[in-house]
Amino acid sequence: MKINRIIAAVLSLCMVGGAFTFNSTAVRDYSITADAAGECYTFNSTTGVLTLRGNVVLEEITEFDRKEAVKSIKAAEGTVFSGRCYELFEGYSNCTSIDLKNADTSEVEYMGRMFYGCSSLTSLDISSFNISKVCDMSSMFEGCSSLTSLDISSFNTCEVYDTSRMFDGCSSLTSLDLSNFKTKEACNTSSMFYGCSSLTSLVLGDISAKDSASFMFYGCSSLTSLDLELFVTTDLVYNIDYMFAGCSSLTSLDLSMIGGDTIESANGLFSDCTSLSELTLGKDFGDIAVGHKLPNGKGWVNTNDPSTIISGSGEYAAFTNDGKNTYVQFAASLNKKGDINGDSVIDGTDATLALKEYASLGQGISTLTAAQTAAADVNGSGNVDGSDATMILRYYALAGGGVTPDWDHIFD
Ligand SMILES: [Ca+2]
Ligand SMILES: [Ca+2]
Repeated sequence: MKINRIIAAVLSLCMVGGAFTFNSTAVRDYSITADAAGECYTFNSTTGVLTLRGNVVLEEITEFDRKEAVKSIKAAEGTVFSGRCYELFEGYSNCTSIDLKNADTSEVEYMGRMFYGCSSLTSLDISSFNISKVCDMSSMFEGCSSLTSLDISSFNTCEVYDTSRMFDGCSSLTSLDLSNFKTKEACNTSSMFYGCSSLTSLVLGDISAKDSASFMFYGCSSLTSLDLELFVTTDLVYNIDYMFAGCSSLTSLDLSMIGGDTIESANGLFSDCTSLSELTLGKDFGDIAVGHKLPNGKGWVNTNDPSTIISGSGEYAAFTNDGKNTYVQFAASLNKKGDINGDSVIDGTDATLALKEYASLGQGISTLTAAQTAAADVNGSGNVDGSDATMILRYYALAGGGVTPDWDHIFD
């Protein structure tokens, strides 16, 4: 169907020559609304709107020669995408808005690089996307660096096996909710969120990984927490290099679901995770090695034994992990002596907590964490009892009288 192109070409010639003599209503409308057209699109260069219609032919959109003039793209009602949408909108770098809520994507299998390099895009409506047949989402939104939000709640269960670089370089995206996203197949997740440096909230769906999860969260430097409960690495994952590298705001991480003998490489796994102060490892994870580049800080302790640093004195931590354990930074693990509830004040509340603990211990139950117990045992006797409570009250009384108390001079 080249006829539309021919009509458009004839029309533009007629208009230039001032010889506009067509009487057909359809053709006249055409001249007003579009100055380029293909089988599945019309383009209005005045408004910069590219309108898709009917069955979208991949090559017509990827080979459109005025991409830089397109400011927005919308799908008219009845628009149907074919199985291949690979690189469909790649290179529409001045386009700020894409509205595809009318597009039927139920037959689409390939969405790789679909919006690749749409670096001016601030609005993308794919809220009605059907992704049930999609197998490839690699680099789908890569380089959409102006996008601050993206509603992908319509992304549910699919056959996808490649999500590598899916959101790579979406550096303005502040939140992302993938809670409906479930992969039937295990997939390659390498660099999936690479460089999403503004992301403060990320809800992961039920994703299982194979092959590689390397660089998956690399440079997600605004992320303070990450729930990986539904994320699974299958026994086909062999590479998790730099998976969390550069997550410099992340304070805690539970990797219970990650591990296994098949992982051959985990270089730089925690590189530049400078805020990480709590780390839970599952029984399959194995030991922490220097090559994981876990910043040692003031040293790491197992919460089962919060007073013993186990991570060595090097720049990076190294310790043995046996079973499921939670490790914390030494400084974070110890409450100040006497300050059982950790509110930075030593007062009657702390004395009460010590007495309650003493009473509970009499019944064989402890109400305090290991760190709190260490803070409560102010006389260093190895247990918490009434003597500790008495000393805490004396400390409180002295401090209230304007004295800076010294534990060495407080006796029960
Ligand atoms: Ca206190
Ligand atoms: Ca004591």
